[in-house]
Amino acid sequence: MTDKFIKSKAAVAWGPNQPLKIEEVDVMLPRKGEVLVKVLASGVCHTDAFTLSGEDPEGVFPAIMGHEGGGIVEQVGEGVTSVQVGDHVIPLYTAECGVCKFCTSGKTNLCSAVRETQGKGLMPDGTTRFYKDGEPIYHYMGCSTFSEYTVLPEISLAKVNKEAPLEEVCLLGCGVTTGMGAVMNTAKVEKGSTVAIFGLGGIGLAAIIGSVMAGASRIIGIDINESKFELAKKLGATDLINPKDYDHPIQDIIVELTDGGVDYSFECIGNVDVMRSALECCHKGWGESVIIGVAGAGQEISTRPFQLVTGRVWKGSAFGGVKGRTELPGYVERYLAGEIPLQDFITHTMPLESINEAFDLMHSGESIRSVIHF
Ligand code: NAD
Ligand code: AHE
Ligand code: ZN
Repeated sequence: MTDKFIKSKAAVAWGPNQPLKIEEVDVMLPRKGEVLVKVLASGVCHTDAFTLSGEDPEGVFPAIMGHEGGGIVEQVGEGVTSVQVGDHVIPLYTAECGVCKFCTSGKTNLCSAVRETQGKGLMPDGTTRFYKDGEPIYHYMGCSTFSEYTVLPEISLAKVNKEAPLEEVCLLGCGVTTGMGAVMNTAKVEKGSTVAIFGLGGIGLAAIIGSVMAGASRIIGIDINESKFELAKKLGATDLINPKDYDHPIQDIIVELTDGGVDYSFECIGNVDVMRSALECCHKGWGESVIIGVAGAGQEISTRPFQLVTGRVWKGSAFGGVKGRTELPGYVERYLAGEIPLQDFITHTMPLESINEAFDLMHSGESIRSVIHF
């Protein structure tokens, strides 16, 4: 720890299932190919809670979590050319190097350049930039946006229009882009399609927006918390279903309602039983189901292989299949043009000091998105 550093206020996850603790940490200045970002705002996504629960096989502690942020470039390391001090940026947990096998495949948004070290909570050179009293603190998903200052590889930053308020477009760093992208990039929903969306949190509601944009004729929203229905309807859901109202499996209800099943379904919860329902509510011969939800260590999905033999397709989607550096600036422009109502998602805002309330509000089902400001 011989580098120069600055002091930063951060919410530190010291261990699984412990409340985050506000600490003053040391942030090492950016090395070659790295960028120091002053974070202005960060959404709290269910994946942050998932990792904090200890269920994430890649969860390392102590760590500074948060991956749905917006900030301003404060300093650049040697060799950085694509961003400069003052640029507005959205941190990317799915980097885009543009040259790896994945980036050049034309088949995926998953980039391999920094993914291995990122999954261990480290920067690409295998070290961390965060310290407290000389002891290392790990990065999270390559972003660590629950800190006033964070350091990222240059290839993990999307430069966006300065006119966009970072306290709103931070939601494009994960939730909203993921839901919309899963519909438009991964499933490629066509005009007139029928769609079922399981889980109406930030991701599911964004999938509704994507489905409306794609011209879906019927958008069925499914949630056990009916307080989510009003916004789902406002955003364009045509049918809203609470599985608790029925004695039969929810897939049977949807198959009956849609003359054989939907064309596309999306699981936006992280529940492996619901993932099965989402597949089995799809139409024989062509229905496609996309898994977006993240399930805990050791959990597995199952169905009768006959479901696939008879033409249903099971897929997954990370960050909505979106290539962050190339495509995210366009999402920000669509937001500025009034096409993506991010304000509707922000049910709560709070200072970093109250961040544990954001987790409580998520667990009680009261929030869609809490946005932390610094
Ligand atoms: P959230 O907590 O805001 O929303 C989840 C919703 O699911 C809630 O409305 C809840 O009431 C509902 N729900 C819970 N159990 C249900 C059940 N049995 N049946 C129907 N509805 C049920 O979470 P979120 O932030 O929207 O994230 C959703 C999931 O997506 C999480 O697993 C998260 O980790 C994952 N995620 C994945 C990606 C990706 O790139 N694949 C990106 C972001 C989030
Ligand atoms: N670390 C977990 C998996 C977590 C996961 O699936 N993450 C999603 C993003 S969730 C954002 O809220 C993702 O993009 N995955 C692809 C990737 O490369 O991480 C585990 O099971 O090990
Ligand atoms: Zn997320």
